[in-house]
Amino acid sequence: NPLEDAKRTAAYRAVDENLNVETHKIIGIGSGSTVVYVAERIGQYLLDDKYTKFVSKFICIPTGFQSRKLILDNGLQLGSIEQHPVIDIAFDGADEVDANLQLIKGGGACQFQEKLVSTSSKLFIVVADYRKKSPHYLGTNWKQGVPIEVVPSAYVRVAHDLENLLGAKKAVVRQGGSAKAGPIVTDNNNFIIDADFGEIEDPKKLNIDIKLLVGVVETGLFIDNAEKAYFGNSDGSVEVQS
Ligand code: DER
Repeated sequence: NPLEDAKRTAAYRAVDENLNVETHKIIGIGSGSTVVYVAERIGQYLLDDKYTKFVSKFICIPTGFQSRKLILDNGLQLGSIEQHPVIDIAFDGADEVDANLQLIKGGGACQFQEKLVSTSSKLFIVVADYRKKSPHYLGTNWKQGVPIEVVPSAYVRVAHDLENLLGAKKAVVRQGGSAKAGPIVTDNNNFIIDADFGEIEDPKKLNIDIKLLVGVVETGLFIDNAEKAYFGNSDGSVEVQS
């Protein structure tokens, strides 16, 4: 499967080039389908004699229930961000990356804990497949809107403000579809609103404007956070943006 191969190649390369087994100890593990290969690669280090003694000291910080399972499934030690508020290196996926390494995240509705981890980390590395690299602005390829985690009781007010104060074309609560009647509920017991702003020329300003709305927990705009992004291509090559 060329898409999965692209994700795996990018993730393996990102771990091999950035994880320093001697100096890194606290490792943030993101959510989604690409970061699966990051946890897989670190798990392989655990089985490699020359790395075992270092890797067994790793403490991995999750970004949600899927991430917790990823850590456990790969034999890695699960830690908490309460215990390790400073993280050495974090790996996570993204929905779109622009030329300034600004991100849209939240396609998997995990962006609150993801942003808590990525902004608590000294180094934050994005792993993605070729579909995620925007040729232009955020919102060029990713058409599902900016994911925004909101307190459930505030979803009507926030949707109204997004459309009437911030100019979103539409702001819709993400539904569970066939998986769950009614809205999806995040790992933090909140709702997600996807707000369509079209192409986003100034994601830094938009992030601040959204954060100021009463009822908003966190936005899927990750500004000045990622250090590098690894994009896996379908031909097996990897492109690194930094
Ligand atoms: O929700 C997120 O931000 C995840 O990182 C997700 O968007 C990345 O998804 P993928 O790795 O499955 O493409």
